[in-house]
Amino acid sequence: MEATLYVIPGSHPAAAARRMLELKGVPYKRVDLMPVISRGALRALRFPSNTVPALAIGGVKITGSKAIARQLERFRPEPPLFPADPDRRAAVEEAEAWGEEVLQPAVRRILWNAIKRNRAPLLSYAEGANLGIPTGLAVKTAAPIVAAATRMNAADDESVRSDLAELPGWLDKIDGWIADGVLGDDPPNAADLQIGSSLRLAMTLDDLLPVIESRPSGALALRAIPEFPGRAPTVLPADWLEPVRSATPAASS
Ligand SMILES: N[C@@H](CCC(=O)N[C@@H](CS)C(=O)NCC(=O)O)C(=O)O
Repeated sequence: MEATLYVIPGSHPAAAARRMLELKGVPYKRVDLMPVISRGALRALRFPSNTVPALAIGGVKITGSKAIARQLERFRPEPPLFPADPDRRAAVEEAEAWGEEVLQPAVRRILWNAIKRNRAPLLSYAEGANLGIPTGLAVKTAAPIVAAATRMNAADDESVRSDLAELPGWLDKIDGWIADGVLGDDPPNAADLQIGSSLRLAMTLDDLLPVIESRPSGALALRAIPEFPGRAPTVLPADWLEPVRSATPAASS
């Protein structure tokens, strides 16, 4: 089975798709694209939409982490990404949908807002990527791309401040799913990968690492997605981080 996965370095849903392919034992070719420019490339390649992850497999073109999970499950059922029991499957699908609709875009907004403040860490997210030009050069010329991605993803200050205020409650929700056995399957289920990949991206930010790593959520993320590139030193305004700081166990004790 020929498979090609189109990704953007550091993209969290793309990391989830890579892990799905690995877990299913499907060999694939990875094509790295620059953010924003990726949109035109994927359109030209006639994918159904213009975001990554995008997977070409067995003559089919699929866009989106959720659609890719279902297509891979059809092509190669073992190991399963979804539980066989219908009630458990419904719970996993609910957590996966929340991960895709709520957590994934919020972490994307936080990341772009942080990168807008300090572009230097971009290079660390491109570790292991092949963008067709030297990554150092790609990063040096990335200012217009960062500006466009910040705008296109609505990573404005007001939204990101509100995302940070919500984050402790979201982590409680994820910890609750882990306690209830919806998340935390071995091997990971589709919701573990969807939510784990967003948490992994959030954990690349030194501003957020302490509040996540000490929780069941943090351990889940590391198990689900063991490898994730990138590291950004603290950069977000201290008053925005107050809700996060108060929810960090070491800080609040
Ligand atoms: N919810 C979709 C969204 C994917 C998405 O928005 N991906 C981002 C990268 S994380 C993207 O392709 N952005 C295009 C760009 O930055 O220009 C999924 O789970 O696949």
